[in-house]
Amino acid sequence: MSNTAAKTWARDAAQALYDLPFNDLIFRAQSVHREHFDPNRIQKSQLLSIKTGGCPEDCGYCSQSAHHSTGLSASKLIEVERVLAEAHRAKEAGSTRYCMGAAWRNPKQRDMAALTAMVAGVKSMGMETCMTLGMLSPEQALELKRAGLDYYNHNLDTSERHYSEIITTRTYADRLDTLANVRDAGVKICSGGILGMGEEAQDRIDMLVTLANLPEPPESMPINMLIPIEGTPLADAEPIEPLDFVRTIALARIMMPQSHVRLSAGRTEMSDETQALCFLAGANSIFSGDTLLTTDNPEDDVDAVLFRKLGLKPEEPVMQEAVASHVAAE
Ligand code: SAM
Ligand code: DTB
Ligand code: SF4
Repeated sequence: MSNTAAKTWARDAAQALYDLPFNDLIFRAQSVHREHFDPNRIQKSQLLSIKTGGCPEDCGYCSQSAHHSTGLSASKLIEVERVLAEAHRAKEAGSTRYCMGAAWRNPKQRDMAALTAMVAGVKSMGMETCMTLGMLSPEQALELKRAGLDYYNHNLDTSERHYSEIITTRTYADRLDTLANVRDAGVKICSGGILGMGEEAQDRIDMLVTLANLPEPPESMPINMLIPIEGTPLADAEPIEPLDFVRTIALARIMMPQSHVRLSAGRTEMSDETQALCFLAGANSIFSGDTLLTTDNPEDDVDAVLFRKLGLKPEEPVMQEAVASHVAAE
């Protein structure tokens, strides 16, 4: 599905939607959702940290930044074979996309051979591939695309205004540059943010306006609720009110009707009712498996109970190009 020919969003129009009475906002979002998606299907992605900790960036929320004392020990890039074994397990558990994350400012040239082998290996299992490795040059984006990378995750995290309160080692423009390199290489974009970092409603709205007004909006949009990590500057941030979280999901759904909106980090702290409201507001993707990158996520059996209660089903796997052409040749 292409996200092209999207309309340009004005800030005021987005704000007016965000400020609607809750029932009106959710009704609008659910109506838009039904025009584009089966409302009872949820896509599942699984994460693996392929290089943990010791990151030179100073993101104020992150357990993996070397600037904060979080007690996390740093590790090297893990073996390709281990990644493929984990990906196989994720596929068996019903994930259709495998997302590999590294705590880097950017990948080094010497790591590219292992990274491309990971992408090609996961792709050959018939899963969609995603990576999140920090900044990418145009050449690196192309190399990953050629190996079979479907998605690249690179979050704007918040509004441009609030960004420098959270991260000082790179700029909003750096982030947008990488998104452009990824798009130019023909890799789909996964980009969203974190709520509950002391931002105002205006910052949430501005972040969505920036994402919706990209030359093509992201095909995939993770909306994370901050997981407060001891030892980080945001350890004691005021949590976001759950209904404001739901409002932001609804706004994302209305502004980017064809994107998968992912209810991402923070689900272990959310009630069934909050998660149900997020799905009603148009979220149609989750991270599954008991670990995100370094923190906990609901166990598969807990999610299975929630899905049963809500009558939700996992989205069917997308027929992968490599697999599709192989089948056609038979
Ligand atoms: N280093 C790469 C980068 O920053 O692009 C990739 C990994 S980074 C951990 C991926 C995303 O995870 C971040 O952009 C942020 O949105 C999210 N994240 C990290 N720590 C989080 C936390 N404590 N709570 C919620 N989301 C978090
Ligand atoms: C995203 O937006 N959320 C995921 C994924 N992209 C890479 C990561 C969430 C990380 C939560 C904190 C942790 O586990 O370290
Ligand atoms: Fe590094 Fe990514 Fe964590 Fe920032 S969010 S400190 S870039 S791993």
